[in-house]
This record gives sequence, C-alpha cells and structure tokens, in this order.
Amino acid sequence: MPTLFERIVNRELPADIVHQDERVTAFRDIHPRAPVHLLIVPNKAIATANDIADEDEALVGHMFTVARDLAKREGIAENGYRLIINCNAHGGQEVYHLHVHLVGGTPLGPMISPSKALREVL
Ligand code: DGP
Repeated sequence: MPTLFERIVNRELPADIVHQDERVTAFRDIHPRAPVHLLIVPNKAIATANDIADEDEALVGHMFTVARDLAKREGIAENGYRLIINCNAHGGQEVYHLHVHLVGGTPLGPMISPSKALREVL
C-alpha cells in the first residue's frame, strides 16, 4: 500500500506542492501550525527516522538543503524557523512516511512543553 505522502508525490492526491525534484517533494501541511508550515518528504517511502539507511545519508541531507532554500523563499530564513521530525508514537508521528516539518513565520515559543511523564519525575 503506498503511503499518503507517496500518493501526493505521485500526484494521485491533491496537495499544494511548492517544490519537487527527483529525490524530494515539499508541500504545505493540511493543518498548518504556523503561518508557514511545509513538509519535506523523500519521494521514496521511508517509514520513520529509524528506517533511514546508511545509503540514504545524501537523500536526508538533501531534505535539509531543500528546507533551507524553502525557508529563504518563504521569507522566514532571517527571523528563523524550526525543523522537526517526529518519530513513532512518543514522537507524535501520524504519517508513516519520513517528513521534515518546516514551521515559521511567527515566534514559535519553547521547543517542547514539559510532558506529563517528565513533570512526574521532576
Ligand atoms: P506527523 O505528526 O509528524 O506525522 O505529521 C503529519 C502531518 O501531515 C500533520 O501535520 C498533518 C499533515 N497531513 C496529514 N495528511 C495530510 C494530507 O493529506 N495532506 C497534507 N498536505 N498534509 C497532511
């Protein structure tokens, strides 16, 4: 079964695609958490950060250089932004196709709010 994001990459599902090349695709998140919220995904399916293979190193690096260029194009590079990869249940991953969130356009606040689990041990 192709992942949701593979279907976006293959143009089988609609999305606001802002960049596509032979290795990665970037599109606007359907539920934006900030004025700019893009997802940068590899064209090939990699389920989670745990599944990145050694031979994917250049591909993953490319995801980050594309994120850098998109931040500039979206006008948020100078003020700053956040790049996020969620992994598995504790990371809050919803879509099991590796993706980097590029979020910005406003001050984003603290990186994470202390989780319930952390509060219990503090
Ligand atoms: P994560 O929790 O890291 O797996 O984030 C998944 C993100 O994917 C979430 O912010 C919402 C977004 N998303 C889910 N389905 C779609 C979709 O069909 N289209 C687009 N553009 N984004 C989606």
